[in-house]
Amino acid sequence: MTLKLILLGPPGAGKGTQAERLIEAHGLLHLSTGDILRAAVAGETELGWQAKPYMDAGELVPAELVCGAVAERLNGLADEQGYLLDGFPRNLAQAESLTSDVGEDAIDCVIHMALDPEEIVQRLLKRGRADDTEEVIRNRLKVYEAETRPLIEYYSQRGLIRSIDALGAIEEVAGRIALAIASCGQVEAS
Ligand code: B4P
Repeated sequence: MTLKLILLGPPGAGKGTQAERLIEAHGLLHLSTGDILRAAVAGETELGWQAKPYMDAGELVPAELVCGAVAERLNGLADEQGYLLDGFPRNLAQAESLTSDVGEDAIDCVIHMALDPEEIVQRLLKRGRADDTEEVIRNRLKVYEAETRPLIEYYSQRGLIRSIDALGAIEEVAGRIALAIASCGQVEAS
């Protein structure tokens, strides 16, 4: 059975960390908009040049840049291939664009990874990526609250949200996610 999954959560909740395990366990295509954008910046492509100032400031990259890159990859997939969207959609405009580009059945299950803001700041300062300075992290948290949090209600109205506590060892969080996915009715609990 194919699985079409979103990992939704504040910056540093561990979306990328958990995504690596999930794609292996379920044979999914992994689509991380953060990774796509960072690769574009590193490759000095047109997308990279346009995205960089937003990423450096902890702002969302404009939807028209991100959505095109996602639709291009999803539309090329065979029907039976499942996927995991990691860090996309990030606001209502991106969610609407996903539905209009891919269809009403674009998503089966949305895992909301909840984490306390102070824990996030500590985790990301330790990670130390170029956009992991305290000022930029705090701005990303503000942007998350204003732009991304409304997606919880959006997907909850569609019966797709499962919230899990993202605090704890990576294995423990992975176990909670496995149960949450099983409760979406797509795969057996493992
Ligand atoms: P992303 O690449 O999505 O990065 P993130 O949200 O910061 O990290 P993530 O949640 O994946 O955390 P990770 O596993 O690394 O976004 C970066 C930027 O790209 C955005 O600010 C924005 O500018 C742009 N962007 C991306 N998508 C966009 C979109 N759709 N639209 C517009 N702009 C977009 O974990 C973080 C750290 O915690 C790691 O060091 C990890 O080792 C550690 N960790 C993980 N799990 C842990 C656990 N259980 N306990 C302790 N530490 C843990």
